Amino acid sequence: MVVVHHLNNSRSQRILWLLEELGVEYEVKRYERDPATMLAPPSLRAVHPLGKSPVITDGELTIAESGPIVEYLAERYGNGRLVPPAGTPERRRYTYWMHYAEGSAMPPLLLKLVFDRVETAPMPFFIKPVARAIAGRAKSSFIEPQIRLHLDFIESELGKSNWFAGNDLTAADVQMSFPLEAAAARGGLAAGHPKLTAFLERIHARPAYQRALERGGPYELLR
Ligand SMILES: N[C@@H](CCC(=O)N[C@@H](CS)C(=O)NCC(=O)O)C(=O)O
Repeated sequence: MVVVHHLNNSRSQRILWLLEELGVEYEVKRYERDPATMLAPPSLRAVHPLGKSPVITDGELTIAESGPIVEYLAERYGNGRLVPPAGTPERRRYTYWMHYAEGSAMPPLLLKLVFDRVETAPMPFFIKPVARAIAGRAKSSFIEPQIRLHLDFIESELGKSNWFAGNDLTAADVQMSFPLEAAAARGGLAAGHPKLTAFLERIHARPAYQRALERGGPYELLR
């Protein structure tokens, strides 16, 4: 039986969505973030040394990192569903987006989260203006332009087909859902990205996505 070690308000929500799309039975083991640090509890390190979510176990196997988990589940339980055939242009696009989501799209979104927190973190009053100035500069000179660059690129790519790898939903769409949800939560999808907004509306309306939300509990991304 697949067990998803699920941290609240986190990337592991998309693993639950994938399992619902595939119709695979699974168990959810929940972990709660520390409300002050937002880190996962130490108990998650008993499953994998990094203590990050998602991580799954399936019998003797333990698999960490969203991309490998998504690929494993689609290959092991998909019977050809949600993965384009090898050697096709759709498969190449599938592989691209599967890696792009965590490798390229997430880093500037994570930086934004960190520097937003630097701006609002409690600290001695005489340090505050300096910390705010550094964070503001990092955001305006690098982080925000990078987020815009990526979102504009994704918007233009989604103009070529409804889904990331072509005309059918694939596991790459599941993998790409998290950076787009994180961008929406962090204010990056303001005007100018109608295709991204439509993508999110389309996935959120899917019955499998709704069932995954029921299994995972509240899903409110950090901002
Ligand atoms: N690239 C990894 C990122 C894993 C990751 O950082 N997960 C976050 C949740 S969204 C986490 O576990 N944060 C809590 C912590 O670092 O303690 C993946 O896609 O699995």
